[in-house]
Amino acid sequence: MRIERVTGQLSLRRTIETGTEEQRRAVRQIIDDVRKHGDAALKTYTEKFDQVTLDSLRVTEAEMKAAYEAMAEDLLCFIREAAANIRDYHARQKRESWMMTKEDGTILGQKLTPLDAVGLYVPGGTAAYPSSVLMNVIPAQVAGVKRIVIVSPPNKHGTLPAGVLVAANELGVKEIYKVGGAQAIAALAYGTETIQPVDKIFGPGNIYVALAKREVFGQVAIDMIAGPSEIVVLADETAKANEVAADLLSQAEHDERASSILVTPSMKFALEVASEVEKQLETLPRKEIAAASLEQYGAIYVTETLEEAVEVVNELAPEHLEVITAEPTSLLGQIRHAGAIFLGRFSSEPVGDYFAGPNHVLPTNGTARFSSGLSVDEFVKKSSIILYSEQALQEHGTKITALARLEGLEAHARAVEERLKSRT
Ligand code: HSO
Ligand code: ZN
Repeated sequence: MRIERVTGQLSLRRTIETGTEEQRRAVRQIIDDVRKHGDAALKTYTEKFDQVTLDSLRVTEAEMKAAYEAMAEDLLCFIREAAANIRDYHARQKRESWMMTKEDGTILGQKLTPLDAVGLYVPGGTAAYPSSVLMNVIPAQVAGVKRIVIVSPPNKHGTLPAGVLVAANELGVKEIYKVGGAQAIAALAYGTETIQPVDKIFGPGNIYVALAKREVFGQVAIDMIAGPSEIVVLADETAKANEVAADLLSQAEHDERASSILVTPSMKFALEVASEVEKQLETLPRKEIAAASLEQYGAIYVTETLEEAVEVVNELAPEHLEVITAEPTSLLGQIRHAGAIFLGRFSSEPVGDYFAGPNHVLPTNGTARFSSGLSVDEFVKKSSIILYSEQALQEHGTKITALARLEGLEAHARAVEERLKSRT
């Protein structure tokens, strides 16, 4: 891995994927087709892109049964236990509607309402993670969303991975459709004969999915445009090089564009981790992906002091941050930008990816500077409530009419005056 001494600011390469003009045009064409031809367009695109002809878009009971048969019993128990942990954590995020009454009888409040219907996109291939099904569906359920739809591209056999199906079924998701790509996003946004439209679309996907989400935004809401996964490990010499190296590799194996970075004030430790990474890489099944990721986006930054290392971390604003120093909790106050913070050597990132409870859908690509991981809030809307009393309108009415006239809005002023008048 590349080792670099950091003195001043880092020069960060951050790119937001906007795709090529050709890709954007292709996505618009697909969306138009789905709007015009509904299910027929979905089936045609599935034949074209997934090379499979489907009788039914919807996952059948027989498919679900086969998925359970393919799943080892202990794994099923672990999925259930992970789901329970994720549910407990997210239950604490739930907020209540509230009302307050002032002395003059005015009532003000905020009413929380879950979204009616949400769609979750589960990518195909090796990124079809059952854990991501749990991470997206559970906060929706905690929020009280009634209709949750999953879409995912079918494999060559015309079905979905057993893990994804079982995870969805364990959570009670009934609507699962075998459709992927931009066509799936179009179906969720505009609806077809089979798939009723939803209000918000969640989940990561390839460039076509990302572009389609951008394109339908406004018709529906979207969660975010997720970039490749990132980890930053902040460690001093008290950390174990073999453990830190393993954590860096766990992120690198996700994607060739994933980024794994170590920030440390110790050159000795940096060298140890670099050689451990090389050693451990050799035996990884996803060695090619991890090596390409480390080559392009991996780095070890060596600073003079631990304080400077923390500054570098804030500059990176990572999706995942592991702090493995003598006193990790004491650094918490200085860390300003990170999607999730893992403290101490026993909090390896996979603990959070799968099991501990917090969400693993987190802000990537430096967006932790201004945004947060997925939570129950993303599945809820807030309506403000105003019940003004007569006494309050009498007292404040002329202030409101003056403010209205300041904006040249006479009808606004008169709407209030009609009430003030009617009392006398
Ligand atoms: N590290 C990924 C989540 C994940 N890891 C799913 C394994 N499966 C992005 O946070
Ligand atoms: Zn992961």
